[in-house]
Amino acid sequence: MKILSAEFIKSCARSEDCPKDGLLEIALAGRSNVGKSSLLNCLVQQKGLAKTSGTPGKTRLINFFKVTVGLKWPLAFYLVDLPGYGYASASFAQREAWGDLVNDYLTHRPALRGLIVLMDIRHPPSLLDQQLLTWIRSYTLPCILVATKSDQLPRGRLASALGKIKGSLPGSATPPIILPFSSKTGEGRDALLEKIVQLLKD
Ligand SMILES: Nc1nc2c(ncn2[C@@H]2O[C@H](COP(=O)(O)OP(=O)(O)OP(=O)(O)O)[C@@H](O)[C@H]2O)c(=O)[nH]1
Ligand SMILES: [Mg+2]
Repeated sequence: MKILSAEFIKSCARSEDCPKDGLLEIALAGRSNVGKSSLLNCLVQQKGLAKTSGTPGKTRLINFFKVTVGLKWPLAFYLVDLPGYGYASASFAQREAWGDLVNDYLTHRPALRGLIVLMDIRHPPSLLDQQLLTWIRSYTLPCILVATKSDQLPRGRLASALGKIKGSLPGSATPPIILPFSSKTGEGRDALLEKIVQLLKD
């Protein structure tokens, strides 16, 4: 699948500031430093489009990117880079602010077609990851689970790492598939693009 274009549109501090043109959207969620912004750049093949950093807490606002993929016809949608949660230096007030911002976003976006939830393939889901998945379920939003940084594991440990993540997911929030993904090698990119397009078409 070809990316015809990808551009940054705006950063928003509340849902009221988000675009109002009704274009369908898919959001990226997950703990800080898990690789959300890197995944976005990898998907659209533009290094540096979304700002990435080795220091957790880089993305603090809701960032909208307009992406057009070439199918039989061009299909445009927003990829939304949400701020990450759970970084060690976050104060209680910052955690509250994250919850309020994301809750505000999730409840005010009728064009939101689904979430991509990222987890680090090397670690079992944290309590916050589990809470996020339980929370998403209450909004009845479709969800694609992605296990990031797959390049950091030897091939032989991939299946057991994915199994461990699956085994720690909360109840029926468990989607049958967790996509291994690496923004360094591009592993999982094509499969994820297919899934995104499927969500947009449903
Ligand atoms: N090896 C490897 N490193 C990755 C991968 N994806 C991201 N990283 C690294 O992980 C760090 C964090 O990546 P970001 O994309 O900024 O993470 P984020 O989830 O957007 O973080 P916040 O904006 O703080 O929420 C950076 O140093 C990236 O280079 C990956 O697939 N493989
Ligand atoms: Mg980021």
